[in-house]
Amino acid sequence: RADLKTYNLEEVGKHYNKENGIWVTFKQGVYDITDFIEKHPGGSSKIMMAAGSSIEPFWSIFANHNTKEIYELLESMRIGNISEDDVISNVINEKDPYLKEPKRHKILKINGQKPFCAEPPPSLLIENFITPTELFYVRNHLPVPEIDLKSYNLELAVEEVTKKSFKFEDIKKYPKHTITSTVMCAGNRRSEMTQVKHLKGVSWSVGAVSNATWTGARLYDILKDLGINEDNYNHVQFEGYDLDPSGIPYGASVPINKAMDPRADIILAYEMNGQPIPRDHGFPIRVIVPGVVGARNVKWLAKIIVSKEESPSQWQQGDYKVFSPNTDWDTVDFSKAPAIQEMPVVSAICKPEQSEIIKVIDGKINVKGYAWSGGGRKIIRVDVTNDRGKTWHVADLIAEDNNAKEGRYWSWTLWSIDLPVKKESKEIEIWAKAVDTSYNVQPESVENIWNLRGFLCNAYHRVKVKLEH
Ligand code: MTE
Ligand code: MO
Repeated sequence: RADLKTYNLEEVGKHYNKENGIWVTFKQGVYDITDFIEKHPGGSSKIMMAAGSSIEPFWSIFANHNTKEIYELLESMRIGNISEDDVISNVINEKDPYLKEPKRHKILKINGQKPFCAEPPPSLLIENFITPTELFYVRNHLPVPEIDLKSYNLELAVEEVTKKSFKFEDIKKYPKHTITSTVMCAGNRRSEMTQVKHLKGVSWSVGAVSNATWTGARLYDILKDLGINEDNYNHVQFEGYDLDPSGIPYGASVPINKAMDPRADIILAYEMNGQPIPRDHGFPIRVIVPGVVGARNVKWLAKIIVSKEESPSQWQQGDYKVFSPNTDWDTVDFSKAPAIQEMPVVSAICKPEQSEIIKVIDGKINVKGYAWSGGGRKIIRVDVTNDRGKTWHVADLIAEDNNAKEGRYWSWTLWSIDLPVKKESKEIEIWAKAVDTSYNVQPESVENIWNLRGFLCNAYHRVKVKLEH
C-alpha cells in the first residue's frame, strides 16, 4: 500500500482517545478504528487496550482474530503505513503464550485452537451418564495458566479487603462434598443460530455440555466461616489465574442468595470424576455452580470477593447476555440486560447425527439424546416427532440423577426412543423437545430467539436423516 501516508510510532501514539481518534498498528499498517470501538464484539474496553499502539500482542492471545474476514475488516480501516525505521523497531519478539497448553484427546472436535475450545462428537457424548474426563468439552478464553500446587493461593476478600488466604491444603480441610453436575456453555448449539443469520463466536454443535462428579469444599461453609451477613452484599465474584494481555483475570459472579444457599451445592472443586482436576478444567481448584451457565463456573480459582457489585469482568458485563432478535451491534446496550445465570430447558438429539443414513428395523429407528434444565429443575418428559408435530412420541428417560433431592437436579437426563417411521419415507426430520418440572418448554424455532451473541439456543432440536428400509 505505497499510495498511503507514512506515520511514525510517536504520531500513532497520540491517537489513543476519542478526541484525537483511535489508531492502532498491525505489521506495517496504521488503522483508524475510532468508529469500530463500540461495535467490537469482544467489548470496547478490550479493544481500547491497543489504542495508540500495536494490536499484535493481543491477537496472539485472542488468536481467533486471525481470520481472513477480520484481516479484511481491519484493512478497510487502513489510513497509512508505519515509517520504515519504526517497522523494524516495532517487531517485538512475542513468544506464543500458548506454548504450554496441556495435551488433549484427539477425538475432541476443535472449534478454536487459541484459546482452546473443543467438544466431543455427539454420539459419544451420550454414551455415558458421567462424561469421561478426557471427553469433557473445553471452553477456554485465554491460555491455560501454569499453577504449582505448592505455591497455589486462594484469596478471600470482602469488597477491597482481603480477609483470608488459603493454601490448597486449607481448602481440603473443609468437609468434603461430592455432587454430580452438568456444565453447559451459553454458546452450546450456536451453529444452528448462525445458519439463521451469521454470528461471530465459537461455532458449537450440541457438545458444549458434559456431566461429571465434582468433589471439594462447599462455598457455603467457607462464607459461613467468614460470618458474612447476606443482607449487606449482593454478589460473590470469582477471579481466575488466567490473565488477559493487560493482566486482567477471567472473572464472573453469582448473586449472593445463590452463593449463601447450602442447597445450591456450590463447590470449590479439587476433584473431577474422582481425580485431581486436569489443567484444562481448572487445576487445582474451580468453582462449580450447579444449574448455572458454564461461564460462572470459574476455573483456576484465584480470588473470591464478597461484594455489593457484580463482577466488573467483560464476561459478566459485556458478554453472556441475550437480546431481542433485531438488536444488532449498532443498537446493543449491554448494560440493559442481566447476565445469564440459571439456564433454560434444552434438549438435543445426539444419535443419529445430522445427514446420517439409518437402517429401519421393524418399522423403527433408535433416537438418543440429552435434556437438561438450569436451576436444579428436573426433566420430566422428552417429546419426539418425525412428522413435524402431527404425532409426538414420549421418549424413555434412561439415565438421570437418582439421588437428587427435589429442586437439586443438577445433572442432565439421557433419553432414548425407538421411533416409528412411515414405510414410504426416505428422508425424515426428527424433532425433540424437553419439559422441566416447572413445565417450562423449549421454543419451537431458532429464528425467534436469535440474538447477536448466539446464546441460549434452546429451540426444538432438529436432525435430518435418510432412511434405508
Ligand atoms: N474460568 C476461567 N478462569 N477462564 C475461562 O476461560 N471459561 C468459562 C468457564 N470458566 C472460563 C472459566 C466458560 S465460558 C465455560 S463454558 C466453562 O468454564 C467451561 O468449562 P470446561 O472447560 O471445564 O468445560
Ligand atoms: Mo461458555
